[in-house]
Amino acid sequence: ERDTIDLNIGGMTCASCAKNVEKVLKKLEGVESVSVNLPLEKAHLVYDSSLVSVTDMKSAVEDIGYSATSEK
Ligand code: 9UX
Repeated sequence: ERDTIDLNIGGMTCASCAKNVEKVLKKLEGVESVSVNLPLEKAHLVYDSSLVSVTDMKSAVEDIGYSATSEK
């Protein structure tokens, strides 16, 4: 099932931070597209919910030192 989510990302202070977050999320199996908005501190993702969970995405972001939260 294709789904979308917006994650709130904390701790990004420069453009490289945004790239780091984008890169780690794109590596996850099942993540189809990622777009990080640095000033809004958000990441918008399109993903296949049968392959990857929101918890997986948050963990990947947290593992590289940023925070990640979402409504769902
Ligand atoms: Mo930006 Mo993030 O220099 O660790 S890459 S602060």
